[in-house]
Amino acid sequence: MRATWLATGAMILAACGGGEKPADTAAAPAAPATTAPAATGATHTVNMELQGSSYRFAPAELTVKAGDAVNFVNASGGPHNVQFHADSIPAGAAAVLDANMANRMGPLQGELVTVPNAAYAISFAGAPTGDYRFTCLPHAAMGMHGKITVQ
Ligand SMILES: [Cu+2]
Repeated sequence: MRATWLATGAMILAACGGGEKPADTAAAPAAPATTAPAATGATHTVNMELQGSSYRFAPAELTVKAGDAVNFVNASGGPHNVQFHADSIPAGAAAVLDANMANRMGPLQGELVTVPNAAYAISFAGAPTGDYRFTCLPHAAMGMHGKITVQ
């Protein structure tokens, strides 16, 4: 009888000890939401440019994988920037982008790239899959829009 009680007690202790480990590992994935994870995949280039009288992202549409990074290059006609539309990105993407975008001017709003051929890099590490629509604030009225699809 006593031996059974001890054995049961040991099992409970073992169960409790085992239960702590999943809790620790479950907490770990929350970290990338506040600290920008490094891009681990390919790096793509999107030129921000003035061609003739039209401002554009080239390519205007691009498909990447979560973990890839995109360099937005001020190829001509700058300054340019990247402004994601809060209502046209996947659920949960805003926090990831805000953490991954350096020197933001505001929510989902990349800094102005004023230096010719300078690039603004955005990591899509931890980014939910789906379509991300964005515009260039200085040239939004001129139709400078783009879309990145994260697979
Ligand atoms: Cu622009």
